Amino acid sequence: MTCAKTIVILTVSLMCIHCSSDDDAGPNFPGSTENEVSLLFNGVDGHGTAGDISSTLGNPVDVFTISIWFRAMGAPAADATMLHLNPEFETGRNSMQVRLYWSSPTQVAFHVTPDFEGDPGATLTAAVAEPQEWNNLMLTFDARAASGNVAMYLNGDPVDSGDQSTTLTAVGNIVFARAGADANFFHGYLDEVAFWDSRLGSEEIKAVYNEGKPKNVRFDIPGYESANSVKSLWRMGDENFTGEENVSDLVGGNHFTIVGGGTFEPETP
Ligand SMILES: [Ca+2]
Repeated sequence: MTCAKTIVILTVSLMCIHCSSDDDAGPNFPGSTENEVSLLFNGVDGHGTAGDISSTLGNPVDVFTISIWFRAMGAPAADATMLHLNPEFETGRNSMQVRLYWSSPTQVAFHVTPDFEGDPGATLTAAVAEPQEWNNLMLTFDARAASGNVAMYLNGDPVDSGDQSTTLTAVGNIVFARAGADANFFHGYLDEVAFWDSRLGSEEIKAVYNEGKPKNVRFDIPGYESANSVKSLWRMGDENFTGEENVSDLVGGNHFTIVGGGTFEPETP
């Protein structure tokens, strides 16, 4: 094959990849494919189990941002948990824990510790005025920061921060809508959950919140240029390719299985 032919073939291949990407993004490119469904958990036994934390965030974990959209059905029960990393205490209770849960019917709490048994870590809270409407939380952790290593943003605004600079040893898996073994189930909707292996700044967090209309964070948008550091993205039924029993991770391949009462619903922020 001549050099010229090789270049032509390569060029055509690259053009096809580009076309395919644009098609996938839909008519509102950049930054959006339609968000048409979310995942409703029944609060009785419904939850989702993804794979190892390390397959999304690497190991050790020294920096992340998490975005999660949620809407409670009824008053959230105390300790109802929306997201839990290492809920099974793999390697024992002196191992990492990251948990986002309801500490009261109108307050969410975010706990990060490298050692559940021996280190209180940081627990941040946010008052949620309307739990039964759609809300967005963004959670950041950066062990390298001098202070304020853990921070919490509600609907685009900073609400709390704390100091917890110890790197986490990634053990255990990522679970949605449940804590521990069959306890503290969350009754409500979760949508558009994303993990980055970087800390997003306040302007980027506002851009992702987008005044209450989630953007597809696989694509950069004005004010947000961190698409390349998204490691997992679960759109809760949109762009799903793993079937009705599962939620596809569109970036990292860390798909999760729906266990018990969890259904895709046409209800989105
Ligand atoms: Ca969705």
